Amino acid sequence: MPHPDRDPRLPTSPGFWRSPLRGPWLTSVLGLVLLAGITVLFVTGLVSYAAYNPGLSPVNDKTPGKGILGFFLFDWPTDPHWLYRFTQGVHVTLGLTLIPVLLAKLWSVVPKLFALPPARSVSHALERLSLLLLVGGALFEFTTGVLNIQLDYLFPGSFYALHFYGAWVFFAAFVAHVVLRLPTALRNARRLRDTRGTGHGRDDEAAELVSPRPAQPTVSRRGALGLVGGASLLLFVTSVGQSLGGVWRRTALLAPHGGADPGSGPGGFQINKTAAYAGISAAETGEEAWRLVVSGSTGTVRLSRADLLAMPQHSAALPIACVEGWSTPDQWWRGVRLRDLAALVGYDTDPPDVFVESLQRQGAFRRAALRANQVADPRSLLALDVNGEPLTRDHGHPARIIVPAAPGVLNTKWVARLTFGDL
Ligand SMILES: Nc1nc2c(c(=O)[nH]1)N[C@H]1C(S)=C(S)[C@@H](COP(=O)(O)O)O[C@H]1N2
Ligand SMILES: [Mo]
Repeated sequence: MPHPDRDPRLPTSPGFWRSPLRGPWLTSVLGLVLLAGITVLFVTGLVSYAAYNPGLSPVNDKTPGKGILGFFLFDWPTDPHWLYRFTQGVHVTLGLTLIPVLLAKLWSVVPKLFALPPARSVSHALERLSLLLLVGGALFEFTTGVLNIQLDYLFPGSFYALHFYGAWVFFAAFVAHVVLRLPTALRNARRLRDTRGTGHGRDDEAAELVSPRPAQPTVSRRGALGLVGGASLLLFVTSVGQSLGGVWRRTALLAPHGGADPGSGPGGFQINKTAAYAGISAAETGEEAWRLVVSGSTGTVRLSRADLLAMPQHSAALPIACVEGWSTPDQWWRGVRLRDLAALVGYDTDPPDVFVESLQRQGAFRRAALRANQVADPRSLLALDVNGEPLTRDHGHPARIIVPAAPGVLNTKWVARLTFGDL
C-alpha cells in the first residue's frame, strides 16, 4: 500500500484536501463565534430546564436521574412576565442561526479528522478522543434540538433526557477544547487579520489545516465568512418570527407548519394540541358535566363554571411561550386568581404549591405542579376567558392555568382538579 501522504486520493493524505480557504484564521474566527454562541445556548438551555420547576414534583421532571447535574436549579421567578419567552426564544433562534457556523467550523477542520497517525502521543490521543465527543456532541445537540422543534413529539418524553444529558457530555468536551485552544484561536484571529487571512500560522495547527497543494481560490476567506454569515442571517430572519408571534409569525418560514389553524378573532393565537388531539370531548366540558375540584387543608370544594364566574374576576396580559421556541404576544386573560382558589380551601395567606390535573387521560403534559411563588402572584389565573371571549375549546375551555414567566407546559388546559399543599 502506498504511503498515505503520497497518495492524494486518500482523505488521510494532507494533499487530498485542496481548498485554499482552510487555515488557522478561518477556523479561529468561526471557533470564537461558536464559543460565544454555544455558551449562550448552554446557559439558556439549563435555564429552560429550571423553568419547569423540576425539583417541585416528579410530574415536572423529565430527567429524574440527573443527580448532581441539577445543582444549578433555582425557584423560577414570575418576573419579568416575558422571561421564558425571552430565554427560550434566544435558545431556539440562536441555535438555528448557528447551524451554518457549526457546519463551516467542522468543514474547516475536517482534514484533522482523517490525519494519520491516529495518535502521536498519549496527550494527542486524549485530545482526539475529546474532539470526538465535541463533534459528536455538537451534532447530537443541534440535531435533537431541530428535530424536536420541527417534528414535535418525535421522541415522546425522551427528548428532554437526550438533549439534557447530551448537553453535559458536549459541554465537558467543549470546556476542555476551549481551555486548550482559546489562546491559539485569539492569537490566530489577531495575527492574521492584517494579512487578510492569507498568511499562515507557524504552529502545528497551521500545518494540519493549510493544504500543501492548494487549488486556485474561487472566493476569499473573507468572502467565505460572508457566505456563512449570510446563511446564518437567512436562518435568523426566517425563524425569529415564531418567537415574536402575532403578525411576525408569518415571516417564520421555517417554523413548523401544518398544525391546527387558530383562525382569527379572540382565540386566534397559536394552538399547541387541539382538544380533539388530547381526547377532550364536548360532553365532559359542558356546563352540566364539568366541575372543578379544589382540595386543600380544610377539605374539598366543587365549582361549576358559573360558580367560578361569580367569584371576583381579574385580568392579566400574559404570553404563551413554548419550549419549542414559538410564543405569542401578550393575550388578555380573565378569570379567578389562583390564590383566591387557595383561600377557599384553607390558605387565606401564604398559599402553598399546587398540583394541577386536567381532564386529559394520557399525555406527558396533562398535569403539572406550580410553586408557591407562582400561586401567590396576583397575575396567576385560572383563566375562563381570553381577549374578551370565553376560552375556545382548543385553548382549554372550560378553564386553563396561566402563570407569568412560566413555560407553556405549565399552563395546563382543560383543568379538572387543583390540589393545594401536600405535593
Ligand atoms: N392539558 C394539557 N394542557 C397543556 C398541554 C397539553 O398537552 N395538555 N400542552 C401545554 C403546552 S406544551 C403548551 S406550549 C401550551 C400551549 O397552549 P395553547 O395551545 O393555548 O397555545 O399548553 C400547555 N397546556
Ligand atoms: Mo409547549
